Amino acid sequence: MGVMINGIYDINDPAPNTDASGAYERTKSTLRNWITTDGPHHPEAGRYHLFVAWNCPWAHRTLLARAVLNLADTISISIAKPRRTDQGWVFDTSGAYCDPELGAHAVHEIYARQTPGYTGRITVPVLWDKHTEQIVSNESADITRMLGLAFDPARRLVPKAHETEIDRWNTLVHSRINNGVYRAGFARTQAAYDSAVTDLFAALDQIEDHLKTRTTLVSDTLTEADLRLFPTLARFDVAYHYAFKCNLKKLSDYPNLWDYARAIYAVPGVAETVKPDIYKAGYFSRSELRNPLGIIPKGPHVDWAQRPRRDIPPL
Ligand SMILES: N[C@@H](CCC(=O)N[C@@H](CS)C(=O)NCC(=O)O)C(=O)O
Repeated sequence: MGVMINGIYDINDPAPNTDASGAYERTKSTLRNWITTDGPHHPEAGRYHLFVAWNCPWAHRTLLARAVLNLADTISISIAKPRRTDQGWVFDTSGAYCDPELGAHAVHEIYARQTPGYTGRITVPVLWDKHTEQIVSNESADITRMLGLAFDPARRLVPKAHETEIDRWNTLVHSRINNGVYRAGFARTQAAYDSAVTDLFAALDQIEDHLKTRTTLVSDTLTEADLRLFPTLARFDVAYHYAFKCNLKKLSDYPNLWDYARAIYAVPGVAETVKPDIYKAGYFSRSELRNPLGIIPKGPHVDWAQRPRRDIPPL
């Protein structure tokens, strides 16, 4: 991991943040503006660009919102290479991993372009305003919500009547599942790992139970709450189970959760955002702490195409 200090990218940053007990602490996002009708970032087709990486679960939720809301022509994207280098997230000069918008070589250039002398972590996703040449936000939860509000007047991902319930699930899913796998994988003591992994599986058990009688998390339709749970499920068996030692069970050992995950996969647009081989390449990158030789495992194969029992209607 690296950090930018006064506009210079420094890879020699001790990774990742932990507290005195060895428990992982996620850094807070710093750039948090919104697309709103009263500006300065107005909702307009073609005006915004997303910088993402396929393997990043936080970027994945923004890509899912873009896909299911059919915003591919409204919001353009640049996809960084799955394996970070000593420059952090980088682009090729051509091909699938180039940056067609700004022609950047690395994501840190985008942060420096908006704030010369930027100091902070360089993360994806980043939402860029082509008109103001400013980063709107580098917080995936906000980006996902603002795509759902600014570009979909019907608010299908966040129906007003269910907003409180969606927020309640988002809080649980973020702290205990999305971030829970990182708390397990980045723990620096046995006690911190034990506590993280126990809490993660207790939360998964709770959702397994909920999905016994419900099609989705909220209102039996696809909502933002599902888009925020799905990226962790999509990476679970190929990456977190092994690389982050989240191995009390596999996703495929949970009949309801696994069926639910495949039903989301079957929603038009979702399958194109799921890249198991890229998850392996990313999560098994060389790491002094977790994978010093950087060897990428061949398996397991996860059968996403297996027909689910439940049916989630497209938006
Ligand atoms: N708060 C951010 C976190 C995003 C995040 O942690 N992204 C990771 C990739 S999965 C990253 O870019 N890490 C680079 C770093 O921390 O140096 C969000 O949810 O948008």
